[in-house]
Order: sequence, then C-alpha cells, then structure tokens
Amino acid sequence: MSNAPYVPPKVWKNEAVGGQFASINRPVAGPTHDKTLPKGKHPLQLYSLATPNGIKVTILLEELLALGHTEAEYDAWLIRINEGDQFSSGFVDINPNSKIPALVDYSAEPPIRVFESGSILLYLAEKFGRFLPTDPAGRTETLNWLFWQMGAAPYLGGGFGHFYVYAPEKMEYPINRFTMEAKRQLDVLDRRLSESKYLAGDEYTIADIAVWSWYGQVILGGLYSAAEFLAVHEYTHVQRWAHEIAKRPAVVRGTRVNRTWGDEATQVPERHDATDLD
Ligand SMILES: N[C@@H](CCC(=O)N[C@@H](CS)C(=O)NCC(=O)O)C(=O)O
Repeated sequence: MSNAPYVPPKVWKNEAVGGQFASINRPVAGPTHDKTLPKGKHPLQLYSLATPNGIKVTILLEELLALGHTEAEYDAWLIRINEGDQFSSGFVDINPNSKIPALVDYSAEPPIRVFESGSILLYLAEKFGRFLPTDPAGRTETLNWLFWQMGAAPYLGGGFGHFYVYAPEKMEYPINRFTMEAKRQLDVLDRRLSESKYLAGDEYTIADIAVWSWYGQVILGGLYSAAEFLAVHEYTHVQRWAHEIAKRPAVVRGTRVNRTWGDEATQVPERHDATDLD
C-alpha cells in the first residue's frame, strides 16, 4: 500500500482493494456459477455459517426445539463465504443479496424463501408463536430492538470489526470513528439493560438473540478479541445479560452449528439431526 495521500479518481475502478475479503468482494450482484443447493429431510432448510448473523437463526431454532417444537427440526448446510458458496445460482435464488443466513420453509406450498437474519427471526417467531410477545407494547419493543440491531451492527462489524481486525493495515481515523460508535452503542444497551432484565422487558425474545449474537459475543471477548480495547468491563448491565444468555443450553448448541473454526471438538459444520450436537 502506498503512503501517498489517496486522491479518488473521477470514476471508481475495482483495483487492488486488498484486505481479508478481497477475493469475495465484487461491485456487482448475481451468481458466479451454476450450482443447486442441497436439500435434506426436514421442512426447514438453512444455508449458513456460524458468524454473528448466522448464529441468530441456529440459536432460535435450538430454543424452539428445546421448547418441544419438533417442527423446528432443521438441516443446516454450510455456506463457505470465503470460498464463494454464496454466489452459486442456487443460493442467489433464495437470497439475491448473496449473504448468509438464508432459509427455505418447504412446509409451505410453494416453499417460502427467507433472507436477512432479522426477517428470518421474525418469520420463525411468528410461525411458532414464541419469543415475540403478542401484546402490542411488548411486540413493538421487541421489534424496536430487533430493528435497532439490524441497523446498528454494520457499524460494529463492517465498521469497527473491519478496521480493527481485517483491514490490511491499522488506520487511526476509521478505528477511532467506529470505536466511538461501538462504545456509544454498548452504552445504549447498558442503559436499557440497567432498567430491564431483557431488552424488551421481562421476557427473553428474538431481540435478545439478535443483539447477543453481536454485542454479547463482543462483551464476552469471543468476537474481534476487543474486550480490553473497548473496556467492556464498563458495561456492567450488558455483562450481566450477556453472561446469563451465554449459559442457555440452546445458545450453547446454536453457536456450534455451521462452525468451522475454534475448538474442534465443539464444531458442527453441518447439522441434519439433533444428535449431531450430542
Ligand atoms: N443484513 C444481513 C447481513 C448478512 C451478512 O452480512 N452476512 C455475511 C456474513 S455475517 C456474509 O454472508 N458475507 C458474505 C459476503 O459478503 O460475500 C443479515 O442480517 O442477514
């Protein structure tokens, strides 16, 4: 990378962007190759990877199964985003945005495709009537925090995480800018969780699942290894909430599905049956 100050050209060209995701980043959408998606035995077919967006869905499915909803049984197929699996024609058919997670519900006729992790959480919560309060106030507060997460996390992941961990070199300006925002967001959560057990009130909901998958993992040190840098000990209420949710058996199970890194003994790259996690 040159030290000369960058002067944007008149028209941007896709040249030497660099960084960890250079091989998969493209300025266009659409498929790169023809390949149908595999399909297993359950009505719910999930195509994913255990990133923070991916585990939202596997945690919710494991929570539903823990409550006895056997129709929430699912096949979880591995989409290796670093190898471009998200650009297959089959994947693009179910998510034109080429990002995990994506779900197909074959119990509907015709089958329903669901993409965007927030949309998947809402779809499953409504389908099973769980983890989304039905009273207008509780439902709205849950959706407030769910949509907050969907809008906020790109600053944490694409902003802070990208420049603190993945960018080809450490750059002070973007790290400062996104650290400021990440800490502000953690303070938003801390203030909310100082007045309420869970984000939407007394009940654990899809909002907690969505927010924990990003901010809970950062607080616990598992995401970006930034706990010290962000001084996460300052957020005592988020700490209390994050540790409590981390102990839930469905969270422990859900975070193992479609994981191909970390402790090898706990990885479950693909899940086709409950016993795959035993
Ligand atoms: N807003 C989307 C974001 C999904 C997303 O960014 N997924 C990432 C992994 S966490 C991905 O598939 N990246 C592959 C790529 O960018 O090509 C959601 O919440 O589902």
